[in-house]
Amino acid sequence: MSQVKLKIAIQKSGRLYDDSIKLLNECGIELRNVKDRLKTESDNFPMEIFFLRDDDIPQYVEDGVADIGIVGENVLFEKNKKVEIVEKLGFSKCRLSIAVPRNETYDGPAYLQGKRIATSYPFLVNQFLEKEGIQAEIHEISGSVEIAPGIGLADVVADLVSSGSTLFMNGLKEVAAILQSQAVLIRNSGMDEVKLQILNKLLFRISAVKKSKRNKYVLLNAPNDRLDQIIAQLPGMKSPTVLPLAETGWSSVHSVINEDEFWDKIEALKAAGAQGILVVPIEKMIV
Ligand code: PRT
Ligand code: ZN
Repeated sequence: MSQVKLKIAIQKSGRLYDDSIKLLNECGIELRNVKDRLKTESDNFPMEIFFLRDDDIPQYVEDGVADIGIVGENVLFEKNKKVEIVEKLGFSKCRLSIAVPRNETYDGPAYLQGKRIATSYPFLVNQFLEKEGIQAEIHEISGSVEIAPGIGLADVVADLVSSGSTLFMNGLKEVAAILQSQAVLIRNSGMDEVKLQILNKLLFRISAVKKSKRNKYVLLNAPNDRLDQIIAQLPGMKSPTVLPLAETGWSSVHSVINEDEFWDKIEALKAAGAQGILVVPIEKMIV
């Protein structure tokens, strides 16, 4: 009997590729030989993987050719397909921004009235202009949008920005963000129960991977007469583990610290008398 497989669409090559593969690997999903393939599968998880251009992924998922997919929100919202976002993945972060020549003074969206805007995102830019009540001319370009003002093709651009150096090198400055974007996991809205169960297994693993990245495992030595103050700094998953050391009067304390409060906690632990503090990355975290 052939086993049901969850079909996932990921980018064939480009900025999303490495992190998409890494996420699957961190979820313990081993992929058979991925090099230069259109399609592969996993030997240890019921999953088939399609490699596509990112622009095609929303359509494939809407049509159910793939059940799920990994794509940037910028592409997803531009394509405006009927799919559901199941999880924000936290990588490939960027923003779709309006940029104008550096010497221009931008005084708000009204600046764009009557201007020629070069972009690969006509739908999103149009939506923005309509919301702001601005009339402008959109010139759709598929690549190297940032050179359009320099060659007289447009007055301003709406393009993806991450560090901002591409804009800078082309004499442009970012003046307004239309959309903040990151990679998301999307799904077809009509998946059957069996596939939903596989998806839930995947989501459980993704959540364990994400949690592990936000937390560190901390081990330290504590004189027993300072244990109360030290433990008070460490909530841990339930409460910290305390084990006696071979040397009398000392204990080893183990716990988990969230990255948001990491340095504050380490300083507080040192001040409370902790010694030999070791910080270890967590591979998976299931709570
Ligand atoms: O071949 P395929 O169609 O699959 O790939 P692609 O060429 O369309 O996309 P790719 O691989 O370049 O990007 C895939 C996704 O990565 C995008 O859809 C975004 O969701 C995300 N992403 C994150 C980015 C950037 N950061 C980014 N900086 N995509 C593009 N850029 C480009 C931007 O267009 C500009 O040219 O990088 C330049 C700006 O970078 P900075 O750092 O100079 O600001
Ligand atoms: Zn693309």
